[in-house]
Amino acid sequence: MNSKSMYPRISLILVATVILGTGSVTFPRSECYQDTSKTYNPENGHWYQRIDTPMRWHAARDYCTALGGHLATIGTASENDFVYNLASGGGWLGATDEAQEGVWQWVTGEAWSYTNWAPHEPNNGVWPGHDGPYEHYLNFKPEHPGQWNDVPDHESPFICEWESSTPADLARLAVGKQYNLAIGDLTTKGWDNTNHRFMNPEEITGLDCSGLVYWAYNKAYGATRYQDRNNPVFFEGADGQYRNNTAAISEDELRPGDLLFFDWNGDGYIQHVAMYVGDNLVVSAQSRNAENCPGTIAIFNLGFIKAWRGFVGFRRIASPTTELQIQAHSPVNLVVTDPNGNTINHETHGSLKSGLVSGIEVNSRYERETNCDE
Ligand SMILES: [Ca+2]
Ligand SMILES: [Ca+2]
Ligand SMILES: [Ca+2]
Repeated sequence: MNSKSMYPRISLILVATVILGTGSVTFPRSECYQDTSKTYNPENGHWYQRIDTPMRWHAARDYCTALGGHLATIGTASENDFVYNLASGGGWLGATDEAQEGVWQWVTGEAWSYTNWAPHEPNNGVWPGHDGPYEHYLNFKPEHPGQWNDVPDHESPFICEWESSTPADLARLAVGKQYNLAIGDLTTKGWDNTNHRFMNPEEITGLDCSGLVYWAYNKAYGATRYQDRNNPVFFEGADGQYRNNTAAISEDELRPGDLLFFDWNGDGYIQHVAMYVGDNLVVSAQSRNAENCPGTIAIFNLGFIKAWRGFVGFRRIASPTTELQIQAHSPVNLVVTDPNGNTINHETHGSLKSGLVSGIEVNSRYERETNCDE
C-alpha cells in the first residue's frame, strides 16, 4: 500500500513538545496552575502530583481521593526521594496518628514499615491556639531534606499519588516512541508475546495508531490476555474500534481517553485513530511526520488535529459488539473471501462483526490486524 497517498496532505507541525526522558516523564499543564504536572515514577508505576493550593490535611486527603488517587504514601527510601523531589521542600503526606496518639497509619491502610523521621520527631508538639492543638499529621521538615515531621493541622501544599494509570496517562507516556506498523508483530499493539502480558510503558518500542488505543486501554484495565471479550478494547484496528468498540460523543463531552477517528480518503474505511489526553492535547501515532520521515508518536493540539482532512468524529470506548471472532490457531479451519476480495483464513487474526460459519456467508467487514496509514 502507498502510505503517502493516504496521509493527509497538510503540514504536520508539532504544536506541543515531544517529551523524551530517561526517568520520569512530565507533561505541560495550563499555566493558570502552579501545581506540578502529573509525574510518572517508573520504579513503581505510580503517578504523583504536587498541588500548590494550600489545604488543611483532611481537605487535602479528600481532594486527592476525589481525583481517583490518595495523599502520597511512602513505602521505600526511593519512593521518599521521588516524592520529596516533587514536594520541593514540603507538603502533606498521607499519614496521621489522630485516631490513636503515636500509632501512625497511612491513608491507604498499607503497612507502616518504612519511616524517615527527622531527629527528635515525631514529638507530638503542642500548639496552643491552633485547632489541634497537637501534632498528628505528616509533612516533610524543610530544614532536614527528605525527613519527616509531625505537625499540627494547617494549610499546606500536598502531594497526591495514583497507583494505576489511566489510558490517557499511558498514551502520554508513549509520546516520543516510534511509530511502528509491522504485521504480525504484537508489540505494535503493546503485547509482549513472549511473557504473555501487556508491556509496561518503558518497554514500549513502537505502536501503530490503533495499537496505542489497544495497549493504553487494556494495560490500564489490567487485561491479562491479548484478546478477550472482557477487555475494554477488543478490536486491534482503527476501523473495528470505530464501528464495534466505541459510541459517538460530541466535542463538549470530550474527556481524557476519548478517541478521534479519521477516514483519510473518504472511502468509509477508518484508517486512523488518536486519543484525547486532556489539556486540549491529542496523542497520535502515524507513519510520517511533516518532513515525510518515519514518524514518532506525537502530541498535538486538539484544534489542530481535528482540522485534519478525513476527521469523522469523537467517540468513547464502549463494550465491543463483535458477534463472532476468528483467530489464528482457531480450531475452525475456515477460508472465506470477503466482498472486497480479502481472504480470511486460519492465519487471519481479527474479528467478524457477523456472519455464518457453516454457511460461509460472510458479508460484513472484518478487522485486519492493523490498518493505520496503509
Ligand atoms: Ca505510595
Ligand atoms: Ca500525634
Ligand atoms: Ca513535630
